Amino acid sequence: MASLNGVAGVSRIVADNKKTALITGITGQDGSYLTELLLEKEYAVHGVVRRTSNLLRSRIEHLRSDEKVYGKSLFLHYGDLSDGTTLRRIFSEVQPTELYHLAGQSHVGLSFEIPESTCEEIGMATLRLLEIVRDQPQSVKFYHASSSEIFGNAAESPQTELTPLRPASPYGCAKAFATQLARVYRESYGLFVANGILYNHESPRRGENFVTRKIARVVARIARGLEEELLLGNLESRRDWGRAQDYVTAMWLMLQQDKPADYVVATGETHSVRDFVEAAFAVVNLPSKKYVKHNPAFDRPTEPARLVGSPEKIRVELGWRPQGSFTDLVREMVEAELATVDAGKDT
Ligand code: NAP
Ligand code: F7E
Repeated sequence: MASLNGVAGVSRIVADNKKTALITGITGQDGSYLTELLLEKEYAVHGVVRRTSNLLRSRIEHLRSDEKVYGKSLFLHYGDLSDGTTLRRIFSEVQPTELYHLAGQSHVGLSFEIPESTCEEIGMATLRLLEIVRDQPQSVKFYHASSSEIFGNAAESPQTELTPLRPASPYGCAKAFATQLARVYRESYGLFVANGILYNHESPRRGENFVTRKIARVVARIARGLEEELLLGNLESRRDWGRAQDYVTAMWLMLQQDKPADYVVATGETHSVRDFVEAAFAVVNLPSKKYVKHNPAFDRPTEPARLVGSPEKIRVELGWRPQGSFTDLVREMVEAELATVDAGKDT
C-alpha cells in the first residue's frame, strides 16, 4: 500500500473476506478504542483524518507505526466533514459495510464560543453522510454518535430513549438535529441507522480540556510538585461517567443487530464534579480543599445540572453492561497521569 504523507494512499482498496468499517473521528478518544476493538475482530478499518500541521496522531500512533497493521488492516484517508465530494469518493473506494460517524467538535463549553462551526460539523455533516449512505449500492449500517446533551435540562430522570429533547447548548442543539435526522432517514428510506445516545465516557485518552482528564492531570502534577492549584468552573453539576472502552463495545453491538434502533448508553449512576475531584485527590492522599479554586472562565452560560441515563434497554436487548466503578475510573485516570509525569513526558 502506497503511503501519502503518512496516510495510506486512497487507491482502490479491497479487503477480501473481512468486514469493512469506515470511521470518522478515528483520531479521537472513541475512534482510537473502536479501531483497536474492530482490529481485534479482524475488520478492515478505514479512518478519515484531517490534514494537520503535525503528522503525529497520538491516540492511534501505536497502530500506524505497526507494520503488521498499517496498510494491511488499517487504512487512513485524508478528508474533512465539510468536504462532501471527498467523503463520497472515500465511500466508493472503501465500500464500507459499517460506518461509525464519530467526528465533530465535541466540547460543549466551546460550542458557545464557536457555535457556527460546531453546528456545521455536527449537524450538516451528519446530513451529508446520511445522503452519501443513501446512495450506496451496498447496504451500510450507520452508527451516529448522539449524546446525552440532547436532553439538556431533562424533563425526567433517569433519561431513556423516549425522553423529550431539550438541549441547553449549541452542541446539544446540533446533536439533537443530527439525532432526529438519523431517525427520519431510518424511517423514510429504511436505512440502518442507530443513534447511540452516549453519556460522558472517559479514559486516559480523553482530551485534556474535558473536566475528568483535566482534574486527573493537574492532581498528578500537584502530587509531583509541578503545579499548585486546580482551577475549575461548576463543581456541583452532576454527570453519568463511564469508561470509554465499554462504550465503543456498545457502538459495535448496535451495528450487529438485524434491526436498527436507538440506545441510551450510560451507567445509571450520577456523581458531581466535586465527587470526581475528591476521589482524584484521594488517589494521591492530598486534601482537595487546599488546591481547588473557582475560575469563572470555566463556567458556561447555561448547562444541564444533572444528567443520568437508564441503560435498561441496551442491557436487556443487547446484553451490554458497564464494567468497573466510578472510583476505579478515577484511579485509572490519575495513575495514568502519574505514570506520564514520572516518565518525564509531561514536565
Ligand atoms: P474527540 O476525542 O473530541 O474526537 C473528535 C474526532 O473528530 C477527532 O478525531 C477529530 O479529529 C475529528 N474531527 C473533528 N472535526 C472534524 C472535521 N471537521 N473533519 C474530520 N474530522 C473531524 O471526541 P470523542 O470523545 O472521541 O467523541 C466521539 C464522538 O462522540 C463525538 O461526536 C462526540 O461529540 C460524541 N460523544 C462523546 C461523548 C464522550 O463522553 N466522549 C459522549 C457523547 C457523545 P482531530 O484529531 O483532527 O481533531
Ligand atoms: O464537563 C463541568 C462542566 O467538558 C463536565 C463531551 O464528551 O459529555 C461531554 O460533555 C462538567 C460540566 O463534559 C470545568 O461545566 C467544571 O458540567 O468534561 P466536560 P460535558 O460538557 O459533560 C457529553 C455527553 C458530550 O456529548 C460531549 O461531547 O464539568 N466543569 N469545571 C468543567 N468542564 C470543563 N471542561 N473544564 C472545567 O474546568
